[in-house]
Amino acid sequence: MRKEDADKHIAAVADKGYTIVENAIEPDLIDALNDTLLRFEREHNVVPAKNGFEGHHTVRIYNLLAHGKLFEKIPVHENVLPVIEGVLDPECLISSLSSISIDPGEKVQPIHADDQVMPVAKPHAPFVCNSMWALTDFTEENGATRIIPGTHLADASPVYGGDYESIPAEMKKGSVLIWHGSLWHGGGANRSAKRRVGVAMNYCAGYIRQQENQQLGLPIELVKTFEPRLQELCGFGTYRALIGHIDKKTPAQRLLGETRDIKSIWDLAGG
Ligand SMILES: O=C(O)CCC(=O)C(=O)O
Ligand SMILES: [Fe+2]
Repeated sequence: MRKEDADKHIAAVADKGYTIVENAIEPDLIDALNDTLLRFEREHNVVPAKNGFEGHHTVRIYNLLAHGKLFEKIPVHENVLPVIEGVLDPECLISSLSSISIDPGEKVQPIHADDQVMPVAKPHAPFVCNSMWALTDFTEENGATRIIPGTHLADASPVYGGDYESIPAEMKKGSVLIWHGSLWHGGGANRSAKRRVGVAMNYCAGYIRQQENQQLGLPIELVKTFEPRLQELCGFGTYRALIGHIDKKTPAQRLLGETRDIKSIWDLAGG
């Protein structure tokens, strides 16, 4: 992605709380992700969680990085990550990576803000920034994510289960919706005859806790095979050479055989 384009998307997230990167993902990758997810769902007999938030007719597969090399292409994608790095900062992290397949008959998900469990006065600078990859077309009829533009600047999160006017973030297969973690939104009802499939690629700032515990969820031998940027995004580095260290070593130094001499914040401060 060109820097001017990234800057436009970053400005849109600041202004409206969301942006859509059209045709962001190569069609071959979209097809391969669809095939791989469907195969995994069948082989592991993944079924809906059956609660009002995760859905009664929605199949979610969590912790995708543990379930196939193909998924490693998602967090580092060149048409999405630069926008996230601009909204958060370059030391951001993967918060969670899952698929969300909304089947016909699903009802609307309660409107919420993805950062609403964090007790910080609103509005605030973004420390969560999430994206939804459209693996099928997203339409109002099939359950496109519903959003309420501008609500990332509201002074509160929505009341859970409340009735709010929202618009569908319609987009073509291969496009990606990116939003500020305070934006009010929710999955749509699927009134069509076909499944709506998305990948929820969620990021957070490097100074807050990741929603899915990547250090527990990913086998170390697998993480050793990841490219270095992906290892950092999983939380095997530190934030500002401080947060996440242990005995002044990064998780990568402790667990992945990282041999570079990485300075701690106190070494860098001099004196
Ligand atoms: O499936 C969707 O469109 C949105 C899901 C969502 O917002 C969530 O689960 O937090
Ligand atoms: Fe959400």
